[in-house]
Amino acid sequence: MTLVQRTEDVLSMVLVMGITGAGKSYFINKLAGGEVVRTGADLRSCTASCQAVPVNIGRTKVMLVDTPGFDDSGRTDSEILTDISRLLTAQYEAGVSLKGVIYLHRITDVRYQGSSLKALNIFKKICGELALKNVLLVTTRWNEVDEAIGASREKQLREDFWAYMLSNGSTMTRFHGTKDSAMVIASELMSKQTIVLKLQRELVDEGKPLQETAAGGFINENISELKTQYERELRDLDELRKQLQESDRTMKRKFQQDWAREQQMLRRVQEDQERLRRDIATEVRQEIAQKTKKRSGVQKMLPFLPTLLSIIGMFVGIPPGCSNLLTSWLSESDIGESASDFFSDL
Ligand SMILES: Nc1nc2c(ncn2[C@@H]2O[C@H](COP(=O)(O)OP(=O)(O)OP(=O)(O)O)[C@@H](O)[C@H]2O)c(=O)[nH]1
Ligand SMILES: [Mg+2]
Repeated sequence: MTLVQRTEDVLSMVLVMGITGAGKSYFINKLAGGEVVRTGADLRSCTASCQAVPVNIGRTKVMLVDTPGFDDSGRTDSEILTDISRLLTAQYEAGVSLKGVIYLHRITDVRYQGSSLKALNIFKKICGELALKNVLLVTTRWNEVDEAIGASREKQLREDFWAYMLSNGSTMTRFHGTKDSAMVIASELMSKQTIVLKLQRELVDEGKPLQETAAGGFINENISELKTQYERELRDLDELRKQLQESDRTMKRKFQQDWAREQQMLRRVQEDQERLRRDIATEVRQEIAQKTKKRSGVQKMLPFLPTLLSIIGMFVGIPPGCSNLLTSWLSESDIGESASDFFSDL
C-alpha cells in the first residue's frame, strides 16, 4: 500500500551509484547543465549524503539522486545504506516512479578489487535480480584511457564482474563526458517500466528491519567481523596491561592511547549494528504522515507534484542551485508556489 496513488507521469526518480570518484556528481552536473552538485578532484569522498537534482529528460520530470559511494572515506556503509533506504522507502510510499539505476565505473581503474567489489556486491543486493533490467552499467573517463586498453577492460567487465547483471537484463554503455552523452544514457531509462528494488520489497512490503534485508545482512556480517577483531584486540591489550610494570610510564601512555582508539572503533561498529536494527518503513511512514497532516486533505491524497517533491525533500537534500527548474515545475503544476517557498517549507 502506498500513501498516494502510484503514477507514472508526475515525478520519476533515477539513482546514480558507484564508488567514490566514479563520476556520479560529474554525470549529474552534465545532465543538469551546470555545477549543481560538488565534484571532487582528490581521493577523499566528495558527496557525503544523498542529494536529489531535478532534471527534465525529454518530457519526464526526473529527480536524479546523487549517492555517496559504499567505499566512502568519511561515512560507514551502515550510515549510507540507512540514508538510501529512507529515501527509497519515501519514494515507494509516495508513489514516485523509480525508473532505474545508473551504476558508474571508471574505465581507468586497472583492477576491480577490495572496496570496489564490496560496493558492487552491496549494489547487487539492493537491486535484486528482478530490477536488473533497469540497471545501466556505465563506464566513465574514456578520454583518459587508450581505446584498446579501455576496450579490453570493458571486455573483462562484460565477461566477468558484470556478467551476472548483464545476463539478467542490465545494459552496458560508455559515457563520453558530455551533456549529450549523459542525456542519451539517461533517456534509455525513461522508456522502461517503473521498478521496485529488492531492498524496497524487503523494507516496505515485508516490513523487515535493515539487518534482515540482503544488503543490510551483508553489511551486518562485515560489521560483526570488525567487532570480533576489535574485541580481540582489546583483550590482547588488557593482557599487556597486566604485564606492565608500575614504573613503565612510556608504555603505559602508549597503552592508554591504543586502548582509547580501540574502544572508539568498537563503539562505532556497535552503533552501526544498532542502526541496522531500525524499522525504516514504520519510521518513514510516521514522518510522512506527520508532515502531510499539516497540508490540506486534497493535497495529501493526490499524486500532486508539490506534495511529492516535499515528501522527497524530507529525505534527501535538494541543492539550492536547482531552484529555477523547480520553480518552472511548480508553476506548471499551477499552484503558484515559488521554489523559495518550497525550500523554506522543507
Ligand atoms: N573528463 C572526465 N572527468 C570526469 C568524469 N567523471 C568524473 N570526472 C572527474 O573525476 C573527479 C571525480 O568525479 P566526481 O563526479 O566528483 O565523483 P563522484 O563519483 O561523485 O565521487 P564521490 O562524490 O566522492 O562519491 C572530478 O574531478 C570530475 O571532474 C568523466 O567522465 N570525464
Ligand atoms: Mg559525488
